Amino acid sequence: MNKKKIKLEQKWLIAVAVVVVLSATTGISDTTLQKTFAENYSVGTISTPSVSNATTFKAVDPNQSTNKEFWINTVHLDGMTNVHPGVKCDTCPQNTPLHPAEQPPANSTIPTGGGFRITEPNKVGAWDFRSFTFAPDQIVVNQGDKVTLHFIGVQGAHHVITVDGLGTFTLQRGQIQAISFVANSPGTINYYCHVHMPNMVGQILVLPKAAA
Ligand SMILES: [Cu+2]
Repeated sequence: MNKKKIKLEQKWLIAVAVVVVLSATTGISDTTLQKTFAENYSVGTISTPSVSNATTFKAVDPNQSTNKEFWINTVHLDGMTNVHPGVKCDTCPQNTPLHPAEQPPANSTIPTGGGFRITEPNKVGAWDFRSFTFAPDQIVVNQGDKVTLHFIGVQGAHHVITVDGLGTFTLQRGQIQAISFVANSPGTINYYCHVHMPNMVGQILVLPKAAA
């Protein structure tokens, strides 16, 4: 093994070590690191980092109709906290997390409509702020696509959902209801829940076909 090659391998090993240490100390995702590593260090090209051509992109052709399926969960985000600070407990089997005390806002400006809910502090000071939403709430399709939306009742006792131009239905927790349509016209189609306005809303963006 000649001297130059040994030096090259040493550099490569150092690069690997740096990546491992970075991964352990910064919490940067493995995928990001691997991609960065692949872009900058491949054996034999250590001194000339270049943009990788490993990632290939497929162009979207709006003229080509496809079947598209989406699974839309009905969910709520909960911010739970307490008016009392967390207490450290060294003898407890499970440590209580340290957390500063938080009071609910005195004069709430939460919109009416059912989409938001604030639960005032209970007897141990716990309180909760809730926001209902669809996941996902933004969908993009191409004109001509055959689209199926599966609405899934995950959280919330029930929802009354309208997809503009397609219908209204009730969705109970544990139910899945599907709506299928062909996205004939470019533009937007809104979907929303009557029980949880104004924030439980979503939008389907239909991209126009390119001119022939
Ligand atoms: Cu709802």
